[in-house]
Amino acid sequence: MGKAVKLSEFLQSNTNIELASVLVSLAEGCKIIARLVNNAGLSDIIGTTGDTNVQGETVQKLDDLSNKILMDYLRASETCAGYLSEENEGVVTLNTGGKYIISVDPLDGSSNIDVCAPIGTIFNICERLTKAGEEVNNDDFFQKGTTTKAGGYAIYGSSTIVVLSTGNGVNGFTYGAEENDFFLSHPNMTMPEKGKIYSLNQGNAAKFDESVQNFIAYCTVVDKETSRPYSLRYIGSMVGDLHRNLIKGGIFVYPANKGEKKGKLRLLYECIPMSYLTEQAGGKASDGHQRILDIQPVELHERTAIFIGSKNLVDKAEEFLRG
Ligand code: P6P
Repeated sequence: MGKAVKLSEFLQSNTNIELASVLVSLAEGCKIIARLVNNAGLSDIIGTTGDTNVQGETVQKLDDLSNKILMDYLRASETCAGYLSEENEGVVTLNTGGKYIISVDPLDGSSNIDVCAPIGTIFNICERLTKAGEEVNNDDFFQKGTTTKAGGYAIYGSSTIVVLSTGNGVNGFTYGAEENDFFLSHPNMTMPEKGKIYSLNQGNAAKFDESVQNFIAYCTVVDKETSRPYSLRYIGSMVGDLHRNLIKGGIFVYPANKGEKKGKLRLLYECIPMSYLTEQAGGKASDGHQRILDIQPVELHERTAIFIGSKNLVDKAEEFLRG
């Protein structure tokens, strides 16, 4: 096999130099996070800091560390003006002269660190709205997903892979420890249109609306013609579940429910980047009624219901939600 294309080389020929600088800096930070995740058991970074984040969730030591690493690396890329993270209450100015802002879930699914399940970094990049030379503010981040310039994730699993789009399809880059770099390993990733996997926390079924329960029942009916029952696969790590579904096809669902009126997952740094990527791969993403990328954000840490994945399955779920 010829020498695979490096991520930095790919970006040079597929996007502008300012955006490439942000993405390369982000990837450098993900290299450090990958090493920490892979050695978590050998150093005192498993477990919690004893704090809770802005969501009131227990902060894992690695959440905190990952957040600090990404802020440092992105500050070093002079083109990244502002930073929003699940771990920070407000937005942070990194470089007043920067062109882009980034919303990040530094380590999604981190409660899985202790059980060695796949976890990941999710990111979404837009152009700033404030002028160069100014501090960033919330309005820079209250942009619909349709304004995204780049989005994707790094998955820390059996291998470390950065999966991203800059608006022309989706490509995956696997980390090679020997060369300490990311190489194109999954060119032109496309979401299989017909999926046979559904991913949700079925333990919450009693809390779901009847329409969602009816969709789950549809997924479990025996019907050879439509390859049902589908298989239930749920890791409890959005990056892990979506990466599998991107490759094999399927739908991931985190609906609104009696306990979580707007679902659990955050719009700006989980649902928009994953929806942007999924659409770029030919899939579909909605809150059950409207396209995720058309939702106008009004709060930094707002949540949304999400139905995301193979088009045929998201269409079917929406049919049930329309009643
Ligand atoms: P539940 C991890 O905490 C996370 O934010 C996502 O990665 C994951 O899909 C979801 O929450 C799991 O939530 O309620 O099923 O444990």
